[in-house]
Amino acid sequence: MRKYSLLLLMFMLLLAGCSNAPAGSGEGAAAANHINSQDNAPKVNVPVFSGDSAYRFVAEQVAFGPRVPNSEGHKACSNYLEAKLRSYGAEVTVQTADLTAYNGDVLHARNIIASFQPEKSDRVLLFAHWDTRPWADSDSDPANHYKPIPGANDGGSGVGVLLEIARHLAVQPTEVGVDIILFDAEDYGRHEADSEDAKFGESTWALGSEYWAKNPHVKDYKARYGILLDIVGAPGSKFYCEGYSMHFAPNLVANVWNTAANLGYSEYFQLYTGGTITDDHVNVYNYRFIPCIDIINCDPESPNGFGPYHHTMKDDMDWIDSKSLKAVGQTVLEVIYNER
Ligand code: AHN
Ligand code: ZN
Repeated sequence: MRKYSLLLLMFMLLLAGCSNAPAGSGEGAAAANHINSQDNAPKVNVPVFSGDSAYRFVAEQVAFGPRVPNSEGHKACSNYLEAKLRSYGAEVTVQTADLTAYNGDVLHARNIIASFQPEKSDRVLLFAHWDTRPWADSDSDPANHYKPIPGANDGGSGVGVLLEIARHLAVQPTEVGVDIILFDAEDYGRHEADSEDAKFGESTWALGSEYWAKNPHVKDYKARYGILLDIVGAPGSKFYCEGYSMHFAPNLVANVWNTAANLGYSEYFQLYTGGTITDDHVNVYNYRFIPCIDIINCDPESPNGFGPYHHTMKDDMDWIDSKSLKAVGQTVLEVIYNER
């Protein structure tokens, strides 16, 4: 009998040990009563994203002129972006590569990679393209079809939001490591107004991300997930759940779009699927197997699937609204600062 009570006592002690909160937790009892619940997790302080600061970062890029690979504006802007990211305490790697475009042009490309807390193995990846399109091939005036676009929204906006995020990462670190990659040579894709170019396919886009995904700056680079920001600055932007994103990372789409709704941004983040876009996230998913999404302003009603400024000379600062930048930037901050 005594033998059995001893066994019972040991069994009870074992049970008690199992239900104890992890050592060092000051909220042991509460945590034990709420297993699998986030309710009692300490509230994370998420920094306040400044839409005005992001707007300024877009304007500073546009001031360099078009950032077409091999141009003066491209070189100058690359130096600016690298210096800016270094000033925020990131470990910056500039990956250079000569990439041959579909038309034979050799692009001296620079992928600009900023790593925050590079020693951490749990990481999230945020990315955007920083180059701008060499041709305004969707412009209503055919005289503009071979002129480079200003690229405020397409090129400038995603980078502007990421620089503002970097500014916060400099002063308040996240729990996980963060990499910000500004990809080059995204927008040198086939000319839409040139019927000869129709034979070239979707692989003409996103050359910088393809190169990085095949040759990452860190061997076997891995991240929990990736978020691409592309064309996020137009007033009243609508971000539909993009087709590839729904395929690659439906849970991340749900998390980001729900987070946006909770912050009051459901007019921007539309819970409808729309647009399936060959963009940098496709390479990051296909070659690095990182679940990725694309936050991109599409317009399913328009002829080229995008807003009226898209790939035209109109894509200048008049098409940038700090409120749209804020909606995107605050949502992404909320997501990454809550990452444990
Ligand atoms: C397509 O137009 C299919 N892909 C290009 C995506 C893009 C262009 N993003 C910015 N500019
Ligand atoms: Zn473009």
